[in-house]
Amino acid sequence: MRVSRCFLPVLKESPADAQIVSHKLMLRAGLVRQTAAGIYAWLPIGFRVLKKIEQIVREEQDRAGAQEMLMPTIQSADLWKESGRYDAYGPEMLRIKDRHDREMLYGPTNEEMLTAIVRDDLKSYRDLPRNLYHIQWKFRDEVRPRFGVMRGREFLMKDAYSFDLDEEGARLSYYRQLLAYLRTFQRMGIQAVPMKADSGPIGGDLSHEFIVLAPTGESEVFYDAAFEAIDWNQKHLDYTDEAGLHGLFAQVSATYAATDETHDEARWAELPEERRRTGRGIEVGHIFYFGDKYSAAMGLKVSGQDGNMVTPMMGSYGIGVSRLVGAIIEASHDDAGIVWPEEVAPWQVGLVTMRADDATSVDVAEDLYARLTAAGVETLYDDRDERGGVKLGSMDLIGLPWQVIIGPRGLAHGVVELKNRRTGEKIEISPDAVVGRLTS
Ligand code: P5A
Repeated sequence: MRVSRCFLPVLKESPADAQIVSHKLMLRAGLVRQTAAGIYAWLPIGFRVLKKIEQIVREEQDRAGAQEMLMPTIQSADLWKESGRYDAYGPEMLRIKDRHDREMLYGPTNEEMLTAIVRDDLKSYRDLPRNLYHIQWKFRDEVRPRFGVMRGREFLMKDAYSFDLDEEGARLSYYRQLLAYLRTFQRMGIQAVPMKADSGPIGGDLSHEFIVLAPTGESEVFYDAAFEAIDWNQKHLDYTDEAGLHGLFAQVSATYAATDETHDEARWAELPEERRRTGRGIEVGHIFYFGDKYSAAMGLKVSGQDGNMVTPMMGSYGIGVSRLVGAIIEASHDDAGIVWPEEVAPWQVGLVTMRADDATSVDVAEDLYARLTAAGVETLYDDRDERGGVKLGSMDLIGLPWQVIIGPRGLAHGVVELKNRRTGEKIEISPDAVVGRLTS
């Protein structure tokens, strides 16, 4: 992409209304614009990141055996009256009336809707287990929307829902999602620690939040340093390996980690002092096992192996896809701007000419841009007639993993500069070697 053709409104000054670094950087680097309190438009660069995060979430959900679908944002209040949550949900629910005076709402979550959808089609134990998910916008009329996309009113969530014949099966579904979450967050270049949590308005008695450690997080967290040593990717573990999944859950449960909501002083005190870690964290995911709460209330039943009717056991599993954009920035930035992990970066490489009036530099840049693009390397080419320093400043702010910097001084010796945004390390390299280096 050529910067001269991009809608990339970079701000020099830090916006006064943004309190935390990720929100400031998202506004400054032109990722989002607020359109109403807690509601944001995703500008092209922010949208690219959002899509990358969404794709990682999707691939890991598919691998874990969940199946993607898409449910609407607007729901009928009748569904929520069936489960009994319509009144209980309170003022966070945006309630709407249509022209026929029917009560509707903008969905804050989809337990009811999916239970109603599968109710007529899941008929027998042979139709279970099932896990269905979608990635869709939600609305929660938060009292205090703040920190930009971190606590928005409209936000993008991946929400999955599992249906199993019995508790044993449902627990395995829960453990599979636990593993999928560990892998998902690791692929995004962040560490999210699973912590025992309260289940709140979703319900149930087994629940974990996934917390990215960051000083600006909304929750206070307490955890055992042993968590830092666990191999969260669990490469050896297969989703069909039931004993292995039980083992993973046992390991997670045995290692202390809790938010302020569930913190247990007695267990904490048992930990040797040097292993106690405290801090703040951002909740990027939350999983729930709630048994038959919705299936029983909404009359979902299947015939069991013995012919008797059985109420399936359910769980639901959320990831804050739009919140993750802010959370990743909180976890990965420096004084100059964002430092994107490669997997979620909007482009891999930023190509910059230091002197737009130097014909040789422009020729080399145009040629490299064409070659990088042909090799499938996502490249943002700053072809503007701007001062080199300004272009380098906005490249650092935008935070692409690599920069290729082209200037007459280097070209006189047959080299360009290749800079690693994270380490700041620069090497001189011949233009012909750039593509090979970035694709190896
Ligand atoms: C699980 C999936 C649920 O709603 N029902 C379906 C369950 N869980 S949750 O914890 O309430 O939300 C899941 C994740 O969504 C993100 N999130 C938000 N992101 C931005 N702004 C908000 N206001 C907001 N509220 C929730 C969080 O990452 C949360 O873990």
